[in-house]
Amino acid sequence: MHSPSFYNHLAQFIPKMKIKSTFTVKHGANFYQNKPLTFNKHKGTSLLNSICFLLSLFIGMSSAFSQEFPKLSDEILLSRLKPNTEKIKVVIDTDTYNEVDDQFAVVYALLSPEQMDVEAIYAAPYHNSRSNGPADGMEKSYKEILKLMDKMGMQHKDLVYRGSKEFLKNKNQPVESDAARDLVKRAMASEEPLYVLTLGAPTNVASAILMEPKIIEKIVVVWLGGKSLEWETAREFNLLQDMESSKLLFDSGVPLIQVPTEPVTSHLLTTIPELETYLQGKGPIGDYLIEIFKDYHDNHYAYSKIIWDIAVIAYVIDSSWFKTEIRHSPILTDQMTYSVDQSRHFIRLVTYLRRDKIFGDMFRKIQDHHK
Ligand SMILES: [Ca+2]
Repeated sequence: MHSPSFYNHLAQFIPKMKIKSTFTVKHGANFYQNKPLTFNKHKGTSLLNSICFLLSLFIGMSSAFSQEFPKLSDEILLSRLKPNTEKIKVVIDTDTYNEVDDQFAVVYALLSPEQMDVEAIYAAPYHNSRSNGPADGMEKSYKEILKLMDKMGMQHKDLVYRGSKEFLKNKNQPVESDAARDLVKRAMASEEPLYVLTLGAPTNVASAILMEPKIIEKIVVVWLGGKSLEWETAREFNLLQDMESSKLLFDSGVPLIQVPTEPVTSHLLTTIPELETYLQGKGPIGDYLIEIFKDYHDNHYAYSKIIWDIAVIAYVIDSSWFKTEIRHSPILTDQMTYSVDQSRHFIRLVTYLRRDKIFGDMFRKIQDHHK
């Protein structure tokens, strides 16, 4: 299916002809209303032949410019989307300093060696009040990862990589970075599926896929991004910062487990009294997590904060804490809504989580690390 701009583009090349095309996306209604082209003049057969020729020419040209991705069979795709039951290899892609939830997630992953080998951590770009742009956000995230590992007494040599300094500008043009290059190299060398735990705007991951589309056969992306598919909008921080990369996750056919914010990870609330009960005095990392949580908000009276990103880590630790569904990958529109095409490939969508199991496991691991 081509965009309205494609038809407008086509119209320039068909002289003296009026093309009327209606193509609208209804907010919240989850469908395309796509009427066929209506030709008002010159109805002769020879002209129709010319139109067919031009159409085929343009369709051919447009596909020549678009990226070709390997297509997994339904059988292989569904097997990749099955919840993992064994220990897995992971990389973590994190906009660590954008607020205070990535820090909990990185710590939680590093303290779960029985469930995952963390092979690399990538700093992801972000732009909000805690950075002056994506490059600054990435650099602050990089430094935050090192800080966390220092506080945990862990070596970070050859483990942490700088990521993209900008978001994807063009759906066919990857952003060069150490992180994207490492992901390509690591995925291609991996005998088993490499889980890419993606906790921010997915620029590094999308860039790696564009650099080497064959990694689609090697990775499983678990992404904290977007709202759930029935929500009235897809609008969410990770998704909206880099729409081209977000679309690529849904369109490329890469095995994708989507962990949406509302109404799923929005249940991962905690408070200062709870954190103080379980983490106060539990080593430099326990104290640091409380410190950044306190600094994040001025008035903590009856205040709770969502620690979004730990959902992705918890999912690969124990999927029995979650409910999920296999769905057709949605079409993410420029209006940040999801449209439905039942012929699209499958993704797994997380629909529910057990908040207490997740916080309980994370608190215990931080306490055990201090002993
Ligand atoms: Ca994040």
